[in-house]
Amino acid sequence: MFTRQILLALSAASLSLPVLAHVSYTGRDLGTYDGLSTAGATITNQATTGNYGWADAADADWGDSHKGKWFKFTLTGDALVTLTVSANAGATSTSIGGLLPGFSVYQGIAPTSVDPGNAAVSYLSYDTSTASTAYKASLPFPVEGVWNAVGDFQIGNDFGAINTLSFKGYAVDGVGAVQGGTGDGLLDGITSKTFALSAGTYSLIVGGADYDAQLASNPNLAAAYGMSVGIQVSSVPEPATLSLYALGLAGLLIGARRRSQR
Ligand SMILES: [Ca+2]
Ligand SMILES: [Ca+2]
Ligand SMILES: [Ca+2]
Repeated sequence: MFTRQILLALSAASLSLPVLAHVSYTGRDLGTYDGLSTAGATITNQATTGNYGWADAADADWGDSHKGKWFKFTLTGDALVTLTVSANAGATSTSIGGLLPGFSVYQGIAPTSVDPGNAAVSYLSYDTSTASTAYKASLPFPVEGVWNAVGDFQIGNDFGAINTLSFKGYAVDGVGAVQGGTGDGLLDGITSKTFALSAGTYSLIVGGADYDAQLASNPNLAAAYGMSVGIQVSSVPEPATLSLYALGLAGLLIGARRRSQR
């Protein structure tokens, strides 16, 4: 859990940080898949600010959406989706290695609204927009930001658009209990998980899983931790196919038994 000292130190540190980008999926669209054939993609040139974003968003006061990197993908049918995030030191010209990845998957995306009077102006979603601020005020507890890494949340923009992101699950690097959940069993800078998902558009939010890395004494507090993100999509086995298979297997077994009895 955070302490008052950490919060004070963090707010002091944030004063010297540059203005952070709002939620955008530009360059981070993992693709559209029908779930009928096997397909996939990898994006290697991304980084997240700090090594703690996911873990901080998985605690009781949630976290800052800017401390996670947002990706999206679209399914036009039911599919098994395997998502893998790996530390990648050389992802960008300024990135470093050592990311302990955690990620969460949600149905839904952060809304972007185009100004009807000026198509050149887009309103992106962020934590302190008017829509997100109204949402935070409606919550029965104080939050650091709108990102809930282990459940549903809402995020919106200054144009009044707000969407619910419906939590589908998470994966996090580490062994045993870690902040926010249970580790994947091997602390190796890689985490991966397969989800059975239905048609829709999904957000994948990736951040660091090292909760203590948010301490102001951390020299790499605001470092860019490089990452690679991969998606592999395959079809969900049909129940009809499974029962036909089971029927066939039963037939073979009965046949084998009859033969052995002769
Ligand atoms: Ca937090
Ligand atoms: Ca915090
Ligand atoms: Ca791992």
